[in-house]
Amino acid sequence: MRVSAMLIPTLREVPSDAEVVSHQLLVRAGFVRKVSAGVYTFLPLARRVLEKIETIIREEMNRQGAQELLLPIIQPAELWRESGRWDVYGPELFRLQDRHGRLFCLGPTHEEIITDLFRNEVKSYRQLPLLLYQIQNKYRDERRPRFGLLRGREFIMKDLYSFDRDEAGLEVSYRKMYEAYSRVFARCGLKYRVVEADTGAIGGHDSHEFMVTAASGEALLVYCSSERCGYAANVERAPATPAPEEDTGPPRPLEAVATPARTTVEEVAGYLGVSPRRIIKTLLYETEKGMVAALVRGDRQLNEVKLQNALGVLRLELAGAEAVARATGAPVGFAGPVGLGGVPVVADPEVMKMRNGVAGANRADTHYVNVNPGRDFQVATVADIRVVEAGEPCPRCGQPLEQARGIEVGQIFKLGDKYSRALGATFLDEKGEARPAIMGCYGIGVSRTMAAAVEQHHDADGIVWPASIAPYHVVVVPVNSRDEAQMGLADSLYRELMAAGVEAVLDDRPERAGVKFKDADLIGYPLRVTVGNRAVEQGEVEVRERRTGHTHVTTPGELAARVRALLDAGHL
Ligand code: 9G3
Repeated sequence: MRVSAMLIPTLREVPSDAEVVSHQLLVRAGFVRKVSAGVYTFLPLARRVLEKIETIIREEMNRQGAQELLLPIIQPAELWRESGRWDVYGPELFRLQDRHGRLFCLGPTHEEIITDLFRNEVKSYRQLPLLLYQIQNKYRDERRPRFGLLRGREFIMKDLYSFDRDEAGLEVSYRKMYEAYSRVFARCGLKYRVVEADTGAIGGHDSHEFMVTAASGEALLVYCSSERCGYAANVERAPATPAPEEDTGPPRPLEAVATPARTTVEEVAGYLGVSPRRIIKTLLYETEKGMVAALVRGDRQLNEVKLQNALGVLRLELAGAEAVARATGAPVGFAGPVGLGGVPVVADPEVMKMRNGVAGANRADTHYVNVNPGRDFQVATVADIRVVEAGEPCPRCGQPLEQARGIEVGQIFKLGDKYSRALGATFLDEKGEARPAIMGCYGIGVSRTMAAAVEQHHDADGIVWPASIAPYHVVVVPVNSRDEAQMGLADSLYRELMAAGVEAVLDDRPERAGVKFKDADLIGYPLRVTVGNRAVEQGEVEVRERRTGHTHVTTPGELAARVRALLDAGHL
């Protein structure tokens, strides 16, 4: 294709609303445009990248014996009522009505639809195992769509569902998907880690996440510093080990002290001249079971997924200022477990070990000192509810854990019979007895994988696509488009590349060479072929690698073979 005929609206300026580098670069390089919050148009270059990722996914799913189908985006409320999830997901579910007033949702995922298909169409154990997948838009009305394509309200997902006769069968299907996912992300040219994950609200009992490692990643993960051990988990899952309490002295009498306008852990600790770890941090949450107070040591971070699991609730939301005032009688910043009537307390085990700690007094501008758990307050639940930190012992081998950031691009779950039981998706076993199918579900964020690739592969000049998912392999740039000899040569080289099976574009625009080079770097073609005077006069054509800046000089006659060899070598 000739660049002059392509829709690649590159921008010099960084879009003001783009918070992450993938969003900035995909907009600037002319791949995507925002239509509405969390809703994007994929321009032709992005469409090609998505197509490549999808092709890799299809090949790897099919290799494992999976079959592709296409389920509807519009899903009837009745199926979601049968699974019990119509009321679980509140505003996140995009709901709509037809002209008859019947309720539907836009599919955020497809467990209900696929389980309904199974119950209607599959009868016998002889038809199992079954692996069914689709690649399709998904809809989730996120409270705060952000980070560009990493957290959209409409996004592309590959979702696969496995049906087996028993747990042993599920184990085989799960391993197949683990293998397929590993191959998908490796083939996409991404560095990734597989971590143990929490199954969360979906239910089920085993899960792994595939994380593209990137400093900008939203997900925190830990992994064992011992290569031999290999333990890795996201911080929702990794158990924290309570550290010993540093105060070994006797409990002292509880005392209220003034802490005027000191509301944060840092402010209170600074004002009282103690370390933040002396503070009992109290966070009030609203849940469907009512309000709870969660306690962690002042220098620790509460993990909401762990808290959610400890409480067995589906909804968890930090209480607003009004609710806090109602429950504690004080403004935000002075809540504490002492004398907090009517609100059950859940405490991290580390808090239970604290001696003579500091906590809010449920009174404006006041904290208690010498707070001792058990003596000064009671708790309903003790549970690990904090984020694990680097340096804590590995739960498997005891060696120190390391921390890293990543972008979750895939997740696999063992679901068991949760959905098949709820919807009555059974098959007849050898004895003719009806048994619920044992299910797994497996997702890859396709549009998110594209964004994650940019997060991992970019530099100051723009995107650096791994060759396997680049929109095109090569851009051919005539230095002076008005020079007929240069243009003629560039055009014939472009044709030869295409004939050799190389995906090439010809930048025939009447722009200065600098502008075309800048756009080529921004867009991130793995290779750039420069055709200048030396090419015409001395037969010297330059091939430049986007990633390294390394240049190879070759001749027009050898160009196509040279480019093919560079692409086939697999390091681009
Ligand atoms: C919803 C809404 C949001 C959701 C879900 C349902 C996440 C929901 C979890 C999954 C699990 C797997 C198949 C592919 C692999 C992942 N957010 N999940 O179920 F109604 Cl609004 O989607 N699904």
